[in-house]
Amino acid sequence: MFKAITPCLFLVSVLFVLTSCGGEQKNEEARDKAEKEEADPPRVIPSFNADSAYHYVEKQVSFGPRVPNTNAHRECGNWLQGTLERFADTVYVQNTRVRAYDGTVLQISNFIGSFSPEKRSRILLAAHWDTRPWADHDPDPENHYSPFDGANDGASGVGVLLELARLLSHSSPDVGVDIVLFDAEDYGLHREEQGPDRDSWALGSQHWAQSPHRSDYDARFGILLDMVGAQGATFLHEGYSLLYAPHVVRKVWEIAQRIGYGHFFLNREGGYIMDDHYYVNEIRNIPTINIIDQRSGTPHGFFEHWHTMQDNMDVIDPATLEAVGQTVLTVIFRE
Ligand code: AHN
Ligand code: ZN
Repeated sequence: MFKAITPCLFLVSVLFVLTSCGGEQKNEEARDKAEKEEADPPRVIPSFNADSAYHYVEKQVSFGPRVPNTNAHRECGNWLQGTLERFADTVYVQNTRVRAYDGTVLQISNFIGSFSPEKRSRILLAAHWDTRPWADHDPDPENHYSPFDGANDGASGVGVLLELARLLSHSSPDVGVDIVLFDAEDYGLHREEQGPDRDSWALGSQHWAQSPHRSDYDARFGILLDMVGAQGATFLHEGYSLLYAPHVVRKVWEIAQRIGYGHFFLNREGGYIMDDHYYVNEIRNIPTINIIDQRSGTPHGFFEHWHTMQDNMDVIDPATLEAVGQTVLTVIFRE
């Protein structure tokens, strides 16, 4: 009798061990998953709000042309600093004086908003916030020494970056992000003046590249936004971007096309543009691309109203701001 019961008991206990083992394994898996998610929550890519970005563009334009050494420039600078301070973890302000090609001494400020400053792996996002003092491509020569709104040339890139800053204040990608607003990009040689052309542009980024906000600053790669708000914009593979950071060009254009912005991001080669990214590449060795609106149908290769009195809010299309903003967001949340 005893003999007969033993195998039965044995079977029952084996079954018990087997089932409890299976259950424990399941619990362990669930616990592992929960622990992993706690440390590393599933990243939901936020939605870029184009109306909010449009509002940030409009706000900058409302100060008047942001030409260095003017009140509008100082007041807009104060507003940019305050806005970055609302959203970023750490804000740096770089005040300095630089000499323009015509001898004018410019009082300039670069603003840097850092997100997750403790992270080693970082991405640099940049745009220029100043506007050109002269509409030297205006069809009316009377305007060739007049300042203009710079809604697209200046405010659009900053508008997209401020909306990204707002979103990054609510949710963080795996990488750290630095938003850099460069001053005095657009004080380059006037069409009708004599002087050196090449290093007359991008004075704020030349200064930052030589003395970054942190002396050991480095980033995996950088993305510069310039003229990213006009209706019908076309973003081509810019020359220096392909030269210094071809892998970043490929990555950004692939993502843009995958998420439905292929009509803005074209797989065509554009020209070589002397812009802030040139000095970030050349001096700091951070592979940096320029997302810049290049057109084939205009004499200068940029949007129709480039450096004219018509670069105002009328040229801004929220659909363009959205294409650029959602693409950059997707890039940084996939890193
Ligand atoms: C030159 O035309 C040499 N650089 C154009 C860079 C620029 C001006 N971006 C905006 N305004
Ligand atoms: Zn310009």
